[in-house]
Amino acid sequence: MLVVHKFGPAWGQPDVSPFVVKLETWLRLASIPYDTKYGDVRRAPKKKLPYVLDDGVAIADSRFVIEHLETKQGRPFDAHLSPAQRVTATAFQSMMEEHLYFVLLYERWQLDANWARFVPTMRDILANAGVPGPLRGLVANMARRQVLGALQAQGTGRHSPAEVANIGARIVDAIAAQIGEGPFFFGAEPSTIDATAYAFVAGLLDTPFDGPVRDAAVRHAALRAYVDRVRARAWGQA
Ligand SMILES: N[C@@H](CCC(=O)N[C@@H](CS)C(=O)NCC(=O)O)C(=O)O
Repeated sequence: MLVVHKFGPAWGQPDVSPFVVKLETWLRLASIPYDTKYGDVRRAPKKKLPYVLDDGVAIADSRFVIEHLETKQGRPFDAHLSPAQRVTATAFQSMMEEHLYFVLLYERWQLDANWARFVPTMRDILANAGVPGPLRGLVANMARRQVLGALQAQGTGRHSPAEVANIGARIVDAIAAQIGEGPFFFGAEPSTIDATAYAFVAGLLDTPFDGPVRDAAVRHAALRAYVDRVRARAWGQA
């Protein structure tokens, strides 16, 4: 049995991490049965979640898990995409997972008002990972320092909130323009990029974090409809 190691649910979503939401959404779109377990980043193969155990074999990183399962099944989930659509999917995947991700981190972890909203969820996640109650505040603050350090190193943390908003809104506008009325990223049938887009757009729309990037997503009514549609398809709820 495939076991996904995750942080834990938050804000009505299956997980606090967009990468876990992506992986679980993909597994559901691909009709691959799986179990879940609360993971501990310290014991994860790459010190990040998600990772999976597939019949006891550990595979880390949502991208490599998907590739592994496609190889095992002998059919790519995206077989119906044209070469041009694959190029577009690769570009959007990088844009969301390697760029919009840091915007999300900035808004959740660096802006004080949003961090205050995040702390109760962090405490739940730390409880899932087995951190004792009295230590949770301390560990949450250590995690915040670590993320702020990563944001500085990557560069997004050095921008002003307005500059980050500008970057984030452009990406959100690009996602909305590509999806249009859908129903999915490339038309009638979902593909792997829908799992990523769902995770990141829902991570903006369906979380308690205020900010101009979320406002940019809210301005696109089609994105709300898209998130509800992917959720209904993968998770069976609108
Ligand atoms: N490329 C990885 C990214 C996973 C990732 O960045 N996970 C974050 C949570 S969103 C994490 O585990 N961070 C813990 C840490 O860096 O200590 C994937 O697709 O799985």
